[in-house]
Amino acid sequence: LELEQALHGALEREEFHLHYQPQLDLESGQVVAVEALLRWRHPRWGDLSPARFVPLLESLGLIQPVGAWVLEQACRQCVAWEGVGLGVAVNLSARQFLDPGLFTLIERVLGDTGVDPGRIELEITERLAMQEPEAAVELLGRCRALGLKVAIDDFGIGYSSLEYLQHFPLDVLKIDRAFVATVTRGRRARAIVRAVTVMGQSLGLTVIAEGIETQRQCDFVEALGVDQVQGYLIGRPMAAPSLEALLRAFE
Ligand code: G
Ligand code: G
Ligand code: MN
Ligand code: NA
Repeated sequence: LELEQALHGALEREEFHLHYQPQLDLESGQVVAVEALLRWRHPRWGDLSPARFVPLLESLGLIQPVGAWVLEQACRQCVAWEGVGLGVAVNLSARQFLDPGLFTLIERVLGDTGVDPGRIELEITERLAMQEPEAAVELLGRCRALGLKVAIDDFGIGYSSLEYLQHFPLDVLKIDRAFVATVTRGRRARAIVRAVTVMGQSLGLTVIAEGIETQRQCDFVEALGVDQVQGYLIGRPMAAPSLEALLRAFE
């Protein structure tokens, strides 16, 4: 309850900020994009995880304003990084995705920030988009018509994964880190990662492996054909200046 009270007004008190986690393209060896991850720094409790407070934002009806702030912030940062040509991925929660005002918000933020839509990626998770598949397909199609990219996040966890790939207009497939965690340990995980990668690429998608923590995992997924990697090995989610320092190290 205390947490809920503190969330009201957290936006106005400027307690939210974004961290950025690099996504490395294995072929070029370059960081090509980042995932924006929301952080809440409470003056007394310190940094709180979105896994805890995003559901609260949703139930409190605060996800719309906070989500709008995230999108705007991510687009502004993307414009600031125009010179280095980084893409920026933004997570959308279920409530945001099903909000009829989402498309208008996106159009407004694209217009206000002047960001190149081709550099912005919307990350959706399977479980949320499945609630109203036809509306989801339509919305994603309109977003892509604006030039935005669409990623399916946490792929392989949950259900109806293949239905998504068949019907959803997508650009990127992010293999859930559960498969990366076991990829060095067993044939089954390797077979799954390889098959999902081939399938994604056959559909014209860029395939990203999430949760890469060790060089060994990175080597395995690279051998299995994955296009890009994201995880603590390449870089933790970090503030923009640290991300810029990391980019210089990759030059
Ligand atoms: O980075 P981290 O482990 O803290 O993220 C935990 C969860 O919160 C992940 O599922 C992630 O997708 C989600 N998340 C992080 N940032 C955002 C955001 O800006 N919006 C929404 N809706 N979810 C986010
Ligand atoms: O659900 P989504 O994939 O958006 O969540 C991203 C979450 O994964 C964030 O909370 C981020 O901090 C976390 N994360 C990023 N890289 C790693 C990693 O290498 N290992 C683990 N365990 N978590 C990671
Ligand atoms: Mn994500
Ligand atoms: Na994910």
